[in-house]
Amino acid sequence: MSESSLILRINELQKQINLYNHQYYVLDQPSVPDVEYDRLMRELIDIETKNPTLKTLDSPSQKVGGQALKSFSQVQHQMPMLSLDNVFSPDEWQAFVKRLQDRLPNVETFKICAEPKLDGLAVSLRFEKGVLVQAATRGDGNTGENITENVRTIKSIPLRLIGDDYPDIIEVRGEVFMPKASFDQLNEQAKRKGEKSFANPRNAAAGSLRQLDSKITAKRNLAFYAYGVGVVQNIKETDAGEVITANNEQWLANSHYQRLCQLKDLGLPMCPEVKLLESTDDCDTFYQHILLSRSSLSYEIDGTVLKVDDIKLQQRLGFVARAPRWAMAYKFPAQEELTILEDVEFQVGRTGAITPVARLKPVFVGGVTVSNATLHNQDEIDRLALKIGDTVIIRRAGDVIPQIVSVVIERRPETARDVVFPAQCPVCQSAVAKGEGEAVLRCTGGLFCGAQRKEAIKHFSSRKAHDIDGLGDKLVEQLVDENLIATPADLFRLNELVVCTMERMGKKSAANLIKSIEVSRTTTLAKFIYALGIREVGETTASNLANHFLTFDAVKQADLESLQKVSDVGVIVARNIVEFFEQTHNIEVVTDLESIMTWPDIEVKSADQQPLADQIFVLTGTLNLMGRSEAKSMLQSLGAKVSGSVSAKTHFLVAGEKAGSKLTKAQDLGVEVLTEEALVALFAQHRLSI
Ligand code: I6G
Repeated sequence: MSESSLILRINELQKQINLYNHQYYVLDQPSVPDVEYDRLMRELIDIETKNPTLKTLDSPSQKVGGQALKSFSQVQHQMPMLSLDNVFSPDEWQAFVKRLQDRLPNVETFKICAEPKLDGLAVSLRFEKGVLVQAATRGDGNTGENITENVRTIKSIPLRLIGDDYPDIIEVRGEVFMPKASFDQLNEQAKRKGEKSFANPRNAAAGSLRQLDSKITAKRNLAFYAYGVGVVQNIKETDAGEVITANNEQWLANSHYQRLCQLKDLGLPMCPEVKLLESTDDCDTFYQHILLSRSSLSYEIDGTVLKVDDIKLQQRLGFVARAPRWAMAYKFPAQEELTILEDVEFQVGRTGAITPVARLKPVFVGGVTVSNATLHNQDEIDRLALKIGDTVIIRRAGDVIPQIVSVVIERRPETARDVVFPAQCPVCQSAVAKGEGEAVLRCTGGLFCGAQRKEAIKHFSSRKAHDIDGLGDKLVEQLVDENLIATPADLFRLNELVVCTMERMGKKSAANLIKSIEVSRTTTLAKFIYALGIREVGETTASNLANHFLTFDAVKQADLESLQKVSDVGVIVARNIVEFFEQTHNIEVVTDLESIMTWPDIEVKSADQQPLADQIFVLTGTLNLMGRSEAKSMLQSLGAKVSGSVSAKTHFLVAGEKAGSKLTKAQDLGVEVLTEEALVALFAQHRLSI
């Protein structure tokens, strides 16, 4: 590239990065994912490194963040708050280790303090004589915003340090973040009120800290983990009576890990995942371990932070302009990416729900290539203000299905067009309708609709229902398309000769399939109910219905009132059940199935065999002494009902490790909470052992 085109590119990059910095740091409204920002910053740094004469003092590569907001007073950091450099691949990580080794020629091995990289906001807390006197954001590293009043409301931050062994002045640096459960609750609340939701926990934490009214911050349930120290001083009076401050770093340990432990002893939260590693050789294992634990952690992270532990070595390594040389953020693969929405198609589900599906330009995100994403319903499309042709941010976290997070409005082309919902079912052309108070549009064709027929049969034969081995989705689709089956009952009228004619079906597979279908004739009442695919009747509700009504006739005839006496059944589910049995086409299929299938009568236990009869339990969190399903069936054997959600009807919540929002809800509703140990004791009381 010629020098003039390099200058042009630098100007373009600086302009774009400055805009993104402003949106991210000042407005808390990022318009592109971090990967895109990182990519532009890397390109800029790369050009500037190769062409040092083109580097200017005002380049965004030279500063850490955006400006402090005007509405908060400013705080001058006595010691700058730095940022961290990033690596994204094993090769880049190894190159960093090599640089460390080259800079420490006489040091054979050194310990590493390893921490998860929280997706939050760096803050500095100043304690004087043990009292929290000031809290500030990082800002541009030298000047931050004074957020003392808001930070005071964070429950895990002490207002006074524990004990009396601390320097007169100590600045604690750490990350303020919003735990996943609080983030989910906050967004649910926003949705209920029709307010705008936050894109991710980092934005939610930033938005909450930047509230001018600290009462709002107090309600946001923010948390904090310390990651280091800034200024450490003692206050002295000279012989002349003058008050001066003097460095008191000798109070601090010579190991970074030990320093975090010192802070912990003073009452400051330390991330429980922090580990002291023996050498750089252990970093990959730590990275993999944290990557695997990511979804089970109660807070969002985007990588690990690895620091040379020995402070003397840290001092030898020193700093580059923006960051310490002794620390590195080793980031996880991006969970967010940019792509183009090429089209929106409509799928018809088992219950007739018409779901818009985004067809995307394929993009590699969260470790896989993504080309589709569900758009849920019209409300979601309205919320995103989405148009076909838009550039969108797509997010794929862990095993969660890909989601469109937002639209990059600046990149909307002139040719972008609206998403138009179909007026007729795209499969059977029946009319479409929206139920009362529903966001979802549905096909009214019922089992007349090919799509619903296929989905009903797939659900009927699925693993949790009748578990018909060898009847995959593709085979169901073929059988329906060839008009060989139209309802689940038709499965029982298939024979080997017919099945053999299907694609990729040998004689043996056909025989095995017919055998599996035969085996499934005998079932349980709960499975029979579940397999019908009534809207919102999952396994637990089906089992509760079976145990409550004991016979299928009783379930069929139940009215709205009697259905709501069953645990887990509210007015909506009760209405779904009644409406299901009101449809002629459903009754025809059900009667057909009743004449084909059998299930044993449910044994009615005497009261002394059912000491927990009518007691509703909810299980949450990880149970370490037994599996969840084991606990559930033991409770059911004592007559208890086990529900999936906490409500005012719940009698007990069993809270295992890392219990989240269900525990909070139970506490709010005054539901009795049992530990796993208390549950085991309850079983023992009824002569059940695990
Ligand atoms: O922004 C940061 C987040 C986490 C950090 C950091 C950290 O350690 C776990 N450590 C340092 C040294 C800095 N920023 C400058």
